[in-house]
Amino acid sequence: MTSDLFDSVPDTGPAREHMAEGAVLLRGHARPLENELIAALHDIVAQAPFRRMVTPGGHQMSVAMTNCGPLGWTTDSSGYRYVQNDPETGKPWPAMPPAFAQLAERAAAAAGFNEFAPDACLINCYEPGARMSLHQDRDEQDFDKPIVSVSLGLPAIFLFGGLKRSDKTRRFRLAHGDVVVWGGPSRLFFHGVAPLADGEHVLLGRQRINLTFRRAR
Ligand SMILES: O=C(O)CCC(=O)C(=O)O
Ligand SMILES: [Mn+2]
Repeated sequence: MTSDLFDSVPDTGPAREHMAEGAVLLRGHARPLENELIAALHDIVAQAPFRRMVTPGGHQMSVAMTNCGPLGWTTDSSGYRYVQNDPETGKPWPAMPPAFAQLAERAAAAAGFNEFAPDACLINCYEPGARMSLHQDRDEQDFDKPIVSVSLGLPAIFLFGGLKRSDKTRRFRLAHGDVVVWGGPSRLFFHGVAPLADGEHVLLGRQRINLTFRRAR
């Protein structure tokens, strides 16, 4: 006999959770590609190592970052922007691996956004305690394409608010393989990540990796 009790108490929540108009959480969507994604990540980081960037206000971010794809997001004392070359090495950012681009395109389509072809992938590395304060993604030329955000490694609490910084935020637990897509009416919603709790992930150890795919130009 199957157990009704266990059937009715899933430990991972529904596979697809509506977060807001235009925003959806696709649980486990990236898991089938986990090995390819992690292998590609190691190649990227060997060419363009993680670094903790400085905001225009002079604060060093707790999250370490790198990029792949034609454009990479960067920040320093002169502002936030996209650049073709890694400021640390002077070389173009590593190419976007096909598995990355394919995942982003498919996740966007699953969320109702067709023909998403990202030209930028920001890679965030969180160690325990690292956080990202509430912000909007608005350094892109236009906002008609969605953001596709892939979580790997340790789980995190994602804060998702509204169009105003003061709007109430809701908390979503993002685990390894989860993908969040937001666009359309929620493209400019404020969002952030609570300080990462300590832990050990079987594939990635004591860290969380986030891949943020965007169409920058
Ligand atoms: O790490 C995350 O889940 C969000 C990252 C983010 O919002 C960003 O890089 O702009
Ligand atoms: Mn963001």
